[in-house]
Amino acid sequence: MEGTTSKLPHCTGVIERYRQYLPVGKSTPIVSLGEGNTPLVYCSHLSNQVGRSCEVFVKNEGTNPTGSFKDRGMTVAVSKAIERGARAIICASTGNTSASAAAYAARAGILCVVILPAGKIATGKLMQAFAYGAKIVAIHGNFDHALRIVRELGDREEFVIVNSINPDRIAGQKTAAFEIVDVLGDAPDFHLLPVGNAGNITAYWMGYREYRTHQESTRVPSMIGFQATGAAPIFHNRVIEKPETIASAIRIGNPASWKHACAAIAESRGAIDVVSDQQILEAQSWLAKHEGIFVEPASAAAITGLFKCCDSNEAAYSFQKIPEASRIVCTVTGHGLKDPDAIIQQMKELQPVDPTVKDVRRAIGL
Ligand code: AN7
Repeated sequence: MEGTTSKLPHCTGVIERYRQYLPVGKSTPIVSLGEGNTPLVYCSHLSNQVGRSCEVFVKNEGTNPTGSFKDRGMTVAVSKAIERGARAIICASTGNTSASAAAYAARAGILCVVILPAGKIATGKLMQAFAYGAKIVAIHGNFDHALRIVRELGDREEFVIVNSINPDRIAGQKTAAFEIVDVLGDAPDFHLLPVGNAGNITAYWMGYREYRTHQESTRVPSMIGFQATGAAPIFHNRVIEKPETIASAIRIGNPASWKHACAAIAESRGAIDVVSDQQILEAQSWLAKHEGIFVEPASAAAITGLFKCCDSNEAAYSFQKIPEASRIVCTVTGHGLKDPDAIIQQMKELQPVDPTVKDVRRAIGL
């Protein structure tokens, strides 16, 4: 833990950078892996898609220590758990929360229990939970079932729940909004992001509002969230019993922060919309090939959403008449390497050739 070796250089994470906005005190031991401070990448090709001299930035959360935005919330949740004397943490997860919880628990030297929907966790994420030494339980059920079990175990046993129903998680995650304002000099006009359990949209909205209250910014953005067509409870305004989507991270039918998400959307004059699995995979490929940013399918939902806002009359929010030179931020939440299965299919087309210049030239297509 930081602080015990104060003379040595150590990684600075979101707690040290934004301490005054977080529920930590002088005696809170900081469990950090150097999360946050992720790139806000100006994307010229995406900006061209929008036109009207708009600027599109991608907040690349895949560069966090375990490859997703969850690390921002986990550093706060685990630090607070340790401060309260916890010996174990527990979470339900579609993959990224479990990877992050397992890593921060390992760093803190405590047990991490993860409850996962069997067969529905992307390969890289499940690998991470094993690598960091979590106690892993797979259930015949989906994320919503897993979260129900975690809530009960959290009440009955000595486990601290580190899902986003824990307010320390939301507090940590709001730092992403602070970083965006710090880089741009003010809040953007629009913020697009994928929505699953709805913790992140809740956290961003909290962060933007707090920064405006503290006069770090003059405005707040409209929040526009995207769910997958087969897992869109907020869009349809009803619980989805059997959510389905290739974007397994957001395969959630009964989001814990449902009400907060609705408040964020209403107060910011934003919107919630749906994107199809096919569109998600196309946007994932487009972003990697045109901007050099490789994200997991759930993250690509934000990019798909941007395209939909630009050119669809059916979009819940149309960008066709937005003010000239609007600033748009899309959060891409997790790294593409976590979920390699779809891309591995393409790799099977690779056929080796003989090690001669002639054969290699032919393979290149020269
Ligand atoms: C890459 O790991 O819910 O709306 O258990 O991994 O805050 O839930 C992950 C969610 C978006 C949705 N993108 O964020 C989990 C989990 C990625 C994610 C979301 C998740 P929330």
